[in-house]
Amino acid sequence: MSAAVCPGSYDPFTLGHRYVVERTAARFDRVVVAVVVNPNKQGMFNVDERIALIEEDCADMPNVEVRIWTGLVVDLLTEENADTMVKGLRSETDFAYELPMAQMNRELTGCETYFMLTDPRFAHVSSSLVKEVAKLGGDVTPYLSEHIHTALLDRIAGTRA
Ligand code: COD
Repeated sequence: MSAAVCPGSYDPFTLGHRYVVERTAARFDRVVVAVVVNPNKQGMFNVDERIALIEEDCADMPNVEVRIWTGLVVDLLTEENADTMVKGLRSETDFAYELPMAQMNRELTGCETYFMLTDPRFAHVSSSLVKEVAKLGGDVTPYLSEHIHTALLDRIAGTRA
């Protein structure tokens, strides 16, 4: 049984992330979407909220599961019996950032990193840009599933209240 891990911060999960997970789910028997905890970074959504939002987003993909992870991502692959990590690529900047990590990860455990080119519609989309635009009143509906868009606007309104 083939298994892949798609790690990320997912604060929040965008349609760019979903594009990568969807295409990975079509190519592997099992996909683990890992919300990786960065203890030095306070997100807009806590990890449990992120997981719940992703689970709802991926409910139409029965071979996708979502979980929290703290630590080296390669150790999660070992725990999940997966030998492939899948990362989304938007640009050469992503590639330059990902390449040394992929090489290090291969040295650490022999795991492979597959790079999935994003759809051009999402090549400029990041969680941080979406949050910034939404906070300033811009329309981010093309970049988020409806329930995540609602959660984002609610969170922004709550922060302002
Ligand atoms: N389209 C396609 N892919 C996208 C898009 C988009 N619009 N936006 C983001 N992505 C990709 C990113 O390139 C990344 O691969 C993934 O989706 C997750 O994105 P983010 O923004 O949620 O997460 P990041 O970039 O903050 O990465 C968090 C990670 C946990 C993936 C990263 O920090 C990491 O790999 N850490 C590893 C910890 C570790 O093991 N360190 C040792 C490494 S050698």
